[in-house]
Amino acid sequence: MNDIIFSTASDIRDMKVRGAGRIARAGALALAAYAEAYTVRDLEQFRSDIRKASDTLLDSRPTAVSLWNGVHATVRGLKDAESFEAAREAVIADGRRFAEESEKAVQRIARIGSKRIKSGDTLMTHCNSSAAIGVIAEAVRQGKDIKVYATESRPWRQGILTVNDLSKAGVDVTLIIDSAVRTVMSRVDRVFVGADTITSSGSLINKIGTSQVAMAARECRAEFNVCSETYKFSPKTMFGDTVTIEERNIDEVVRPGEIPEGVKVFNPVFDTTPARYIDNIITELGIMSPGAVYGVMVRQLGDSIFNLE
Ligand code: RUB
Repeated sequence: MNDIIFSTASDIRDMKVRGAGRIARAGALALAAYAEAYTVRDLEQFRSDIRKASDTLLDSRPTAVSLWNGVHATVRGLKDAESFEAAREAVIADGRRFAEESEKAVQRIARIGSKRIKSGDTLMTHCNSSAAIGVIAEAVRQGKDIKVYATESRPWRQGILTVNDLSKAGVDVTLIIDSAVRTVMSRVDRVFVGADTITSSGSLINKIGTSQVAMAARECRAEFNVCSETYKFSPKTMFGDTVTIEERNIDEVVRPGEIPEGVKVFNPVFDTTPARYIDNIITELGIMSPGAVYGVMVRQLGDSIFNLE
């Protein structure tokens, strides 16, 4: 299989490419590049190789439905294509289109979400979400005077990326350790986080610790906003599928020999925030409540809803 598929899958697995939007775009563009370089002019062979390439990409990280939706949007023309050329063109065009639309969705979310922010607001964000950072950076670009607290997000410390991104955008940003969330929340007006997956009942799956941030926000009457492109909505959850929460190696949490043998380490990477803690989901289609997610999924699926069960 073309190197591009293996190297993209391993970059996603090793978190060289991370964040739900970025991994979806990387998967879609890798398939497009693979199709472009494909030389065996045989439709059945092409279909089968693209399926294998898709599976390799999908195996790289299990939680973010964005990757699944990006890969499926890229290969959707394969089934009906009548020639190798048509199938290849469809994969190339659909992969590129997905990546382009995904970038546009992030920009639109930034414009829509920034309207929720008022001058004088104090905000909090968790982990490193390009959608959430886009909203905050856009508000500052519009001249709003805001302060932001960014969590460190152990163990990968994506908060370091976030404070770099926000600082470059001219944002007054303060880094806090994850366990400072409750203390700091009493100063916060609004929280903006990203999404890896949103279920049909409007629950959010995002970086571990997000649910604690949401609970602290509710307790302190801070508004909890999720910034999510609609391709992070998981249609499979409509039919009972649950979201696999990735667990990563314990070496990410403790160094070898640091704790006694026999002590277990549990390292879940994402958690679920129930819909009742979410005030707004900010998407490229507008701001909606968690209760509106099911309707959007039904509309986007159209007749293909019957193929999903
Ligand atoms: C990243 C994370 C982000 C979402 C949304 O986790 O949880 O909040 O993926 O990001 P990881 P974006 O670092 O483990 O991938 O808005 O950029 O899609």
